Amino acid sequence: MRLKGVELRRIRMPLVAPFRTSFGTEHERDVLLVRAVTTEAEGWAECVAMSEPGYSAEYVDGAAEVIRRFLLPPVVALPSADPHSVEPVFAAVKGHPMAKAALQTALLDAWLRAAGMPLVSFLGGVRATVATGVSVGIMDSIPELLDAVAGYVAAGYSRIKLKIEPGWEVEPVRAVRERFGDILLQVDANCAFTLADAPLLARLDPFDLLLIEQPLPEDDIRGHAALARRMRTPVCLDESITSARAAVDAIALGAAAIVNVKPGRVGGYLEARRIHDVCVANGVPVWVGGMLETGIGRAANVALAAMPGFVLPGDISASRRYYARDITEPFVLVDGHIRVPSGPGIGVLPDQAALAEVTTRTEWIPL
Ligand code: OSB
Ligand code: MG
Repeated sequence: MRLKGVELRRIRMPLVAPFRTSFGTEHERDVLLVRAVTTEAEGWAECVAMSEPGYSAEYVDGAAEVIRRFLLPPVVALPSADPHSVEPVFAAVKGHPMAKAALQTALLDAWLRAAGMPLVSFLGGVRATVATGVSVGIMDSIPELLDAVAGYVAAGYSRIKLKIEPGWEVEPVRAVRERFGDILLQVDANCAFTLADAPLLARLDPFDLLLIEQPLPEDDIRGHAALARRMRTPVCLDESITSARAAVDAIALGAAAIVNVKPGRVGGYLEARRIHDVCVANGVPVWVGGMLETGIGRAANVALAAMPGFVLPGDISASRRYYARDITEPFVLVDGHIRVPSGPGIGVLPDQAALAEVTTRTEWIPL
């Protein structure tokens, strides 16, 4: 399979409601889509880098530049541009996992479409539907938060995740627990605390949370291990887990009782599958994270979540939780679950009219 050209397309997707985390507020998603045109088939992927480097060092303009300038030239030189062959050449470029994941996934989609194989089969998925959770942003008040959570509980989400930050931790958790009783509930701090906050974070223990996600900075593995000894709530890592090796280390050091897997954060679906495998081998539960994806990125995440080790509901919500109009057929909730696409590759394609409406820029790179 040879690469004939790549389209880098930028789309502007307004969110149905602002999404606030400890690192900032998103009003819309500025998404980079990658379309790989090969000798055998075309493949699509979504780059999860955000407009600013708030979640991690990557940002969408930078990711486009890395693809254009550093990832495409060595891929063109390869005898075969299949998703496995690009891994060693991408490894020579330091960092930029979201850029690498986007290009590798577009190639994976093309390669699987050419073979007529669904991504879920390639990954070893065992489920036809996946359980869904929803990530609820920081709000201006507790009543607003309770209204938002009430809507999601009524819609059938099987697990609620509350974003937290210093000053918005114990009280929102207490209020949601009191109002909704025995729901599956977890929190995500996106690195906003320090180990000195251990006594405060331990006050979350009485609320029987499934987990606390990434309470401390991404490079503070020892801190997470120390925090895990000072609270009962299981510590889950997101930002810190940049590879299968990082997952093995964090588990060995007692810093991660649970792992969030985001293909973009780790350089693609092959590495995501390895993380799944090492976590299963260590008895560590995993779940699929999200980055406010459109239907293109969501389709692939849903396929990943069908793997057997993904035993906790992912941050995989219905399209309408994010966007009034998705660029693919919308993903919908049925009994708190989302159906895994069964067609070849990621199993979905963008709707051309919907895509045209949100496109802000297209760049065709002939190779
Ligand atoms: O930390 O999991 C996170 C969104 C953007 C960046 C980071 C995160 C998130 C979410 C939303 O929590 C997950 C989703 O529903 O896509
Ligand atoms: Mg997170």
